[in-house]
Order: sequence, then C-alpha cells, then structure tokens
Amino acid sequence: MPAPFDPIDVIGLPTDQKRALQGERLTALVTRLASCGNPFWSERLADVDPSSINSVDDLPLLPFTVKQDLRDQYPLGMVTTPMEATTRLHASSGTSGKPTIVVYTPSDLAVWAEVNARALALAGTRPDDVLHNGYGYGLFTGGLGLHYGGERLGCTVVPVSGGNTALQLQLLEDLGSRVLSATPSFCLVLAERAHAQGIRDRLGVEVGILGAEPWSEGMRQRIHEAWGGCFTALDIYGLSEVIGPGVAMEAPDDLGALNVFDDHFLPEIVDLETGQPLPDGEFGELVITTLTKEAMPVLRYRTGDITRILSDGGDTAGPGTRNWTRMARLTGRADDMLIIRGINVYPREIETVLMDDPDVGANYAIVVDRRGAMAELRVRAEATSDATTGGRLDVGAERLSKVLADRLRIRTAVELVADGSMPRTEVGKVKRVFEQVGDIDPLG
Ligand code: DLL
Repeated sequence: MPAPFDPIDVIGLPTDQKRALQGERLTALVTRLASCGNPFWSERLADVDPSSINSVDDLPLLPFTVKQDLRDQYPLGMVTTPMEATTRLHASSGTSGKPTIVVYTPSDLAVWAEVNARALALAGTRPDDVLHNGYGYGLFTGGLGLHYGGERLGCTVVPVSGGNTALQLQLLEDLGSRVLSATPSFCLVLAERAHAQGIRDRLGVEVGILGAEPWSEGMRQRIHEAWGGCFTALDIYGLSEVIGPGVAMEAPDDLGALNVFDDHFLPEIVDLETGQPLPDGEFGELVITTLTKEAMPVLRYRTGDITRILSDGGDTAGPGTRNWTRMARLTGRADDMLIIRGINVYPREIETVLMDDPDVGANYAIVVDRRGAMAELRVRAEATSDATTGGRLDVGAERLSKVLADRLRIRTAVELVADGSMPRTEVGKVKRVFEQVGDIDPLG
C-alpha cells in the first residue's frame, strides 16, 4: 500500500496562536530582508529598525511594495536567495512592456502546493478525485499552481491546460472528472459546448475552482445553469507577485467569502488614495505581505484589487469553524475603473446589471469610446437562446440601457445580439473591456 498523504489543514490556527505565528514570521522576514544584501531591500528598509517589528500591529511601520518595483527590478532584482537555491520561475504578461517575473525555492513551491491543496480541499475535492485542470500551463501560474496543489492532495491531475475544447470534453467524459479548475469564462465555454453536443448529462463535473478573472454572483448563476443546475462554482483568488493561485478560496458552505490563508499571506485593506489602513468591513485596496516566501517575498504588496475584510468567523460554529481571515469576493481592480463623463464605474457593476436580466446570456463586451471630447460607453451582450428565438433583442437592449442609466447613472448604448454570435476565450483570461480611439470598432 502506498503511504497516505499528510492531512491538509483547512481550518487554520485559533486566533491567538495564529497572531503569534504571524508576528514571529513577520519579524523574521523583515530581519532577513534588511540584512540579506539585496540592494532593493537594503534601500527600501533603510529607515526601518527590524527590532521594532514585533507583531502584525506593526505592519503600518513598513513600506509598501508596488507593481512598479517589480518592473524596475526586472528581471531578478527582487530575488533574495542565491540562484542555486531557486528552482522555478513564472511570469505574468504585462499589459504594457516587460512581464513581471517571480521566482521560487523548493520551500516556496511546497508552500504553494500546500495552499492550493487547501483550496481544493475546502471546495470538497478528495484524494480519489480526478482533477481536470484547464488553467494555462507555462509562465502563467494558474496551470502549475493548481497542478501541484492537486497532486499534494492526492488527486489524479489531468494537465490539460486551456484550449482544445473538443479534447477537453472527451477527457471529461471518459475520465469522469468531478472537479474542474479553469477560468470562469472557459468553464462556461466547456458547459455550452457540452450542451450543444448533447453530452452534458454524461459528464460528472460537479465543482468548479474558478478564478484569475473577475466574475460576479450573476455569472455564478449563469455557470450553474450552463452545467444544467448541478454544479457548484467556487472562487479562487491569487496573483503571481504573491505566489499565484491559492492565496484565498471560497468554501461551498460560506459563499461570497474568500478564506485568506493568512498563516502565509497577511492581508490588509488600505485606502486607495492615502494608503492608510482601513477598519474591517470597509472597501479598499487589498495589500498582502508574504510571511514565508524565501526567493521573492513582498512586504505590504499593493495588489490593486478591491475588496473588504468580512466579520471574523471566530473560532466557533458555522463557517467560523475555520479560522482564516474572510474577505469579500473582489469588486474589481483600482486600475479597471472607468471614468465616463465624470462618473466612476467598475466593469463588474455593469456585469451585475447585465446578469440580473433574464434575457442576457453570459457573454458581453464593454467599449469605452474615446473618439469625442467625453468618453462614451457601449455594451454588446449576447442574449439567451430563448430571447434570441423569441425576437426580444431590441426590446431587451432598450430595457438594459434604461437600467444602466438608472442604476449607474451612465448613458450607455446597449446592443443585444444573438446567442452564440460573440467570440469565446478558450485560452488565457477573457477580455471584456475595449477602448475605441479611431474608426476601427474593437468588436469588429
Ligand atoms: O491570475 C493567479 C490565479 C490563477 C488565480 C488561477 C486564480 C486562479 P495573475 O495572472 O498574476 O495571477 O493575475 C492576478 O488576477 O490581481 C486579480 O486582479 C485577478 N484575479 C485573480 N483571481 C481572481 C478572482 C493569477 N478570483 C490578478 N476574482 C489579480 C477576481 C481575480 N479577480
């Protein structure tokens, strides 16, 4: 008999023990960064006395790290261990210019596998499951992050990556995978295609580990329906600068809350403009300190992601039998915010309005038209098949444009198009927001 895998801790330490551990880890991290000889950290911590950092309450005494730091230190300036101690590199594709590189030691990879195993276990994945991993393999952290998490848990991982939908459906059917990890948009593509081919009922997929893209509660409902009403879509959060996927995970008995694995990733919420820490419950920018990373730790990394800390589950009943810091699912990214004729709006709010309408399917695109003096907003959304065959496209478009005007106070030209007529994203992250600056319509 092979040896059983070590158990995965999905509960976490009681609050006081956890705080003590976090404090110890933070002190050790700051002491190491200040003395490891890395020029970036020597300079960044020049004004910090490591002996003054004794607990998580001292976090505000530490400087932030921002995305620009990683860009400025490209490629390896933020690596704090000798190269012979590092064994893996990933990168996130920058929207402009150079990618951001992240590097791991074997211990970093072990932590990463552990937190992804926790995420999978929280979702109800078991060692006897076949995990169909549809996240992209390669420089992107999604594929290998969930892959090693699945193996750590004892699953049989199918490293199928993104794309090649026909093969994916065949494998899903033949292997009977119960758990699917993928972006929410690709999860929908698989469901739609399975339905169109008449094989959806033959697939055994029950749980989705979905992340890497923003997705709303309405989208959760669409995904649930697309799989025929017996599918639990759960949110997984992470970012490469911190480790990749596995920073936080939603559990099926506590929907809407992401459990942050705060023995490794210490979360704070700060005011977007002032950077001042905000009390629990208030929306702001998520800031994360990596407590255990060796090769490329970050101190108070400004993620750009907007959320809030939810009230503590405590050490008692219900979802509170778990001790992780709970945060709300993400509202959007600070840099995703659109300013349309003076009004601030996040694409996620537009998605919420669209998904509230029963005639809208799951695909849409937003165009910010910047040709005139003032930006204008245009939305193209796919109708459901019912609304398409029922000829409700024009009336639906008119209704949606009224709701957007009422709820978001933004005049929007809405176009409702036939079911199946918009392109699908089978590889990588879906792009929902486009800019128009010249005569070429970005939606074709
Ligand atoms: O997207 C890591 C990942 C892979 C997470 C697979 C979950 C599953 P990056 O490419 O560095 O890493 O992108 C990180 O994506 O700062 C968020 O803005 C966004 N993001 C990630 N997960 C979610 C989520 C991976 N669950 C950036 N909801 C982050 C909303 C998400 N946005």
